[in-house]
Amino acid sequence: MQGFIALALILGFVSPCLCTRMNVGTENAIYNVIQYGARGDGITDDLQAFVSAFSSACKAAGMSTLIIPAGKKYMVSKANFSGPCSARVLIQLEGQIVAPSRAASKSKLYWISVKYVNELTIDGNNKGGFHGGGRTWWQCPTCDRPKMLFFHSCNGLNVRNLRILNSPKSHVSVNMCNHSTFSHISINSAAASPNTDGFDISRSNNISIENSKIRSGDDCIAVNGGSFFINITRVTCGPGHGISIGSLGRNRLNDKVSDVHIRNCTFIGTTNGARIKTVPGGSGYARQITFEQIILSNVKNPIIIDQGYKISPTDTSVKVSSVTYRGFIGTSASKIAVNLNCSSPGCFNILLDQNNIVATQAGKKTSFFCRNAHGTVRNTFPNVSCLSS
Ligand SMILES: *[C@@H]1O[C@H](CO)[C@@H](O)[C@H](O)[C@H]1NC(C)=O
Ligand SMILES: *[C@@H]1O[C@H](CO)[C@@H](O)[C@H](O)[C@H]1NC(C)=O
Ligand SMILES: *[C@@H]1O[C@H](CO)[C@@H](O)[C@H](O)[C@H]1NC(C)=O
Ligand SMILES: *[C@@H]1O[C@H](CO)[C@@H](O)[C@H](O)[C@H]1NC(C)=O
Ligand SMILES: *[C@@H]1O[C@H](CO)[C@@H](O)[C@H](O)[C@H]1NC(C)=O
Ligand SMILES: *[C@@H]1O[C@H](CO)[C@@H](O)[C@H](O)[C@H]1NC(C)=O
Ligand SMILES: CC(=O)N[C@H]1CO[C@H](CO)[C@@H](O)[C@@H]1O
Repeated sequence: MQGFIALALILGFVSPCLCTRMNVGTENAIYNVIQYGARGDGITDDLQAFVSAFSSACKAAGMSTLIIPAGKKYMVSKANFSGPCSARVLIQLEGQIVAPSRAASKSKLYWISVKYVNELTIDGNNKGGFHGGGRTWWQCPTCDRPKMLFFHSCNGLNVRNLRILNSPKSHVSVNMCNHSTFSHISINSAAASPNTDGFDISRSNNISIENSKIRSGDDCIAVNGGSFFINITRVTCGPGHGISIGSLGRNRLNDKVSDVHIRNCTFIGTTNGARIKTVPGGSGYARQITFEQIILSNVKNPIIIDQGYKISPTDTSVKVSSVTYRGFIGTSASKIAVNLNCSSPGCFNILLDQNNIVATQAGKKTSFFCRNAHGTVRNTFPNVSCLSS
């Protein structure tokens, strides 16, 4: 018996060490897109080199590294990187990946997609990134403008130290991915660029976006239906439309979002700060949403819940509850700094705590608006005395 316990202990302790050794012992194979024929001249289509290099890295055993060297521009017409991969792939993206011109574009929905790849890391080392060439597309909002980066069904994704510029449409879509982190990402598109959301998260769990700067013409980050346990931490937004839960319930969908934690974020000149938006006719919920330690600079709607009117009395509504706004400090560009505009079933358990939102313009007062909003206010200016219990 004792021998057995000893054996179990040895196996228990030793086997992780063996695994570690095996990983270290396994060749960390290096795949360089240049060796696969990439030109990096910014003109020749490097798609084939990228797809072949990725495919080799993906099929390796253990760990593999795909290198996209610095100092070059790689034109890639349209790429679809698909798993599953046997290797844990690290992409060292130190060069610039540039989109083809609008005239040469082959993408309708997405420019670059990454699907069914687990444990992928993309590290730009603060040098590399993606250039979407959006400027020529923004002039044609009704064109089939491609979204830029699409991550679908990727678990354990880690994307960091990257610059993402000028998407024709939204920049980064995260769909059906769990346990993924995006950090030190800089997104930059013009304030007047249409539908250029920074991040769109949908049907994903345990996602963290942190230490990032997002300038765009639409939502900084949108958290859509089927998303749970989302952290957004130390993100600066602006210009753009702020951080939004939803729209939820569009096309009568049943959309559920919960456990979203937005902390230490800054909004500069955005249309909204903390927004929850639902569309009448939909169902589902938005709950356990916390916004805290938020700095506002000249934000039009610092705190807003916008549920619209019900179209007919039989119409359903997405339920909003347990929403906390704590530690908002700064300035509102409009009079109504806190707008809790809920549909008739009501929003419940709203907590406003330790907020101080004043008008951008000296001498002006900020105020508030509630419709069907229930909850508690503590130490908040303006005092939001319209909340019912
Ligand atoms: C992307 O690649 C996968 C696997 O190779 C394939 O099944 C899928 O159809 C491709 N999608 C597009 C849009 O090309
Ligand atoms: C993510 O987690 C959800 C909920 O556990 C699960 O339904 C889904 O299949 C997971 N996604 C992936 C890509 O594994
Ligand atoms: C979100 O933040 C909480 C609190 O710091 C932490 O416990 C949790 O692991 C984080 N989740 C993700 C997905 O980063
Ligand atoms: C947020 O900022 C506060 C005050 O600056 C700091 O004490 C706290 O550690 C920060 N929290 C996070 C999660 O960044
Ligand atoms: C509240 O929402 C309704 C319906 O969308 C809208 O007509 C109204 O202007 C809103 N009120 C405020 C103060 O935002
Ligand atoms: C809230 O502030 C308004 C003035 O902005 C004041 O008239 C009202 O009495 C205050 N309500 C409470 C409950 O302090
Ligand atoms: C899909 C998934 O793994 N969800 C997890 C996200 O994190 C929460 C809280 O840590 C877990 O309870 C979930 O199981």
